This record gives sequence, C-alpha cells and structure tokens, in this order.
Amino acid sequence: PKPNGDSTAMLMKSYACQRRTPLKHHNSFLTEALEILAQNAEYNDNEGRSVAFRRAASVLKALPRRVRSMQDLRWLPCLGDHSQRVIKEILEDGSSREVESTRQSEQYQVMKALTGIFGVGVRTADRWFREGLRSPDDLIRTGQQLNREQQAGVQYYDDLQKPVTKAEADVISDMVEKAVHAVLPGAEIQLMGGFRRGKEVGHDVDFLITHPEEGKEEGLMPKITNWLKEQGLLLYQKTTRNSYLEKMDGPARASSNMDRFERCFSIFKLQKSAASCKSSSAASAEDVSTGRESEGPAEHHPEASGWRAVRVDLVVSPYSQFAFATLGWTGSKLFERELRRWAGQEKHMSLSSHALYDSKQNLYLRAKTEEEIFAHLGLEFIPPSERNA
Ligand code: DGT
Ligand code: MG
Repeated sequence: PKPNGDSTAMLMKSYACQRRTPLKHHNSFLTEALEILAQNAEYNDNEGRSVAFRRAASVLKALPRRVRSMQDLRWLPCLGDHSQRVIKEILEDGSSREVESTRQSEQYQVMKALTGIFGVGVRTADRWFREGLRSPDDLIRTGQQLNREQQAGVQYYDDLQKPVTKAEADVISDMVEKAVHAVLPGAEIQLMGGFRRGKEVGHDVDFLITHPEEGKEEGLMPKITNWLKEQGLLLYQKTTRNSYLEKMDGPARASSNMDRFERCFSIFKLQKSAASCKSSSAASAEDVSTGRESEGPAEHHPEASGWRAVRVDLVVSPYSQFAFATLGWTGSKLFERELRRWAGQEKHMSLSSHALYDSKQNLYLRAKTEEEIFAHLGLEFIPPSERNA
C-alpha cells in the first residue's frame, strides 16, 4: 500500500493551467530558492532553464502539504535533475550552496537592481553591468543616455521599488474609474494582474477597460490620459496604439505573448493621505496640507513628500475580445505561458489575449467569458485566485 501523500502527487497534472495554485502554499522555503535560480537564468538569457525552474517551483506551490523528504516528490511531474538536486540539499542541509552563492553574487544583485528600473530590460542591464555600472546612481553619475521611460524609472526609483498595497490599488481604481467615466460613460473597468488573483501587494496596478458597444472604446486612451494629466495625477505616460488586425495577425501571431491592445504604461501620483492614512505618520499627512508635494518630481524625497509614485498599466480592449484580454491579463505569467503551451501542444489551437484560433477547424472560437475559453480548451475552469502558478 502506498503512503498517503503519493495519491496527490500521482494526480498532479503536468500543465499549470490544469491545476489549482493558491496564493499561499506550504513550500515557499523551496519555491523561493528555485525562483532565484530561475531569475538568474533569465539574467543570463537562458529562457529554457528559467522556465524549467519556474515549472518545478510551480508544482510545489500546488502541493497540499509541506515537502518533508524526496519520497514526497516521487510521482511529481516537471521536476528535472537540477531542481531535484537543489531540493534535496535544502531538505538535508537547510539551504542550497548554489542558491546561496547566486543570491550573494554581484551579478545577480546588480542585475536585480538595474532591471528593477522601470524601462530597463535584461539586455540593457547586462550591458551596463559589463561596463562596470552597479546602481541607478551610477547611471546618473556617468551620464548614461537614458530614454524617457528610463529617466522616469530612475527619478522615481525608490517609490517604484516599494510594493503597492491592495489599499493603494483600490484608491488608484477609484481614480481610473473617475477618469474613464468622465470621458466615456458606460465604460467598464476591471482590476487585473496580481490583485485580481488575490495578492495583497504588487509591483504595479493593471487595468482592463472596455465598452459594451463595440467601437466606443476606439480612441479612448488619449482621452483618459489627458483627463488624468489635467488633474495632475500623471507623472509619466507612454501609450502604444492598438495594432491588432485579425486578418493580418491571425493565427501566425496569435500565440505571441505580446499583445497589441492600446496600452498605456504610466506612473501615477498617489496622495499618501488617500491610501495609507493608517500606516503613514501624522507628519506626512501634514505635508499634504502645507503643499510641500508641489515641489515637483525633481526634488522628490519619498519619505518627506505627501505623495508616492505608482506604476499603473492601462489596457483598452474591444468588447468582443474582452474575455480573452481578461484571461490574458490576469496571470500569473507562468499560468499564461502554460495556457498557450496547452493550447498549442495539446489542442492545436493558438491562444492570445485577443482570440483563440483552432488550426484543425481553421476558425476563431468566440467567447464572452473566461469560462467559455477554458471550455473551448478542454480545461476545467480555474478561478483567478487559483492561478498563482
Ligand atoms: P505584480 O504586478 O508583479 O504584482 O504581478 P502581476 O501578476 O500583476 O504581473 P504583471 O503586472 O507584470 O502582469 C500582469 C499580467 O498581465 C501578467 O500575469 C501577464 C499579463 N501581461 C503583462 N504584460 C503583458 C503583455 O505585454 N501582453 C500580454 N498579453 N499580457 C501581459
Ligand atoms: Mg501587476
């Protein structure tokens, strides 16, 4: 007879989109370690290795109990040799030498700091690292050429490093709702990303905006951003235009991870008194009333001012694509990746945030809800709170 734990392990499905992954789980002592190796592989431009570690971590997140021995892992999918070695060492010695030396390495720490700047990707960070640059301050000191996005990233670095709380996300939601309804009554706004999955903090706040009358959403983004600018609520924004055309982009492009909605990468100015009156000191509340926040971003001292900068992503979707956009913007990133892999490898379909294309039938499968998309894909519906793969 098999010990109790084996039955859950044997039933563990191999695609993350077939499993329920809660936000809080029992194995963060292992998943954090594996995710450091995944992150490091990303910094070294090794996507395959990175995904392998992330898939291994994700399987452990779905387990109903803490892993105590290698026996517990016997029947689990997605655990490669390397991940197993790391897990074994942590179970036996309390930590993994490879993980600890990665965590301590200069390259890992510098890449983390530099890619942590809004507008800086792995490639740019890696070039700067090889040129001897170590921190956002070094970029300013050495007079690096920065684009507008990176300038904002450096300028608001300290604020943007601080996690955004759910309370702050709720205040931003109210601001976005006000802006959208001022320029297009009847539009619908949905909080996306990590907060839709139940996270208590995030690195940004993501919103999806649509209107039940198809076509009404066209040209909406500039109106929203103009309204926000007039109210003095925007510190930075860059809008990219919607460039999705079904005929041209259709199946070939549908599986690509970047979507083509009208999208605004922005930085909001959030009054601290609004969201964090519980946690902020009386002194910072006073700063607001004495108008010290109007000193302007160039002299922004996060601790002293009455406001903070928050990264906000706005996406506008036509109503007919709203279900796909909702599914695509809820995450987690690994869950999304696994959905697309499942669609392609198991169903001969391509899924994007715009559409689902069935290559066998040569047609687009319509959907009004996320539930319908899971059904098209032959998957059991997984609610957002269990997509924390
Ligand atoms: P966070 O913000 O770090 O707390 O965590 P998330 O899960 O909110 O991650 P985030 O904000 O980077 O992205 C939210 C979700 O939106 C993510 O799970 C996948 C999706 N997403 C992000 N960027 C793109 C994109 O360019 N295209 C598509 N289709 N989806 C994206
Ligand atoms: Mg997010």
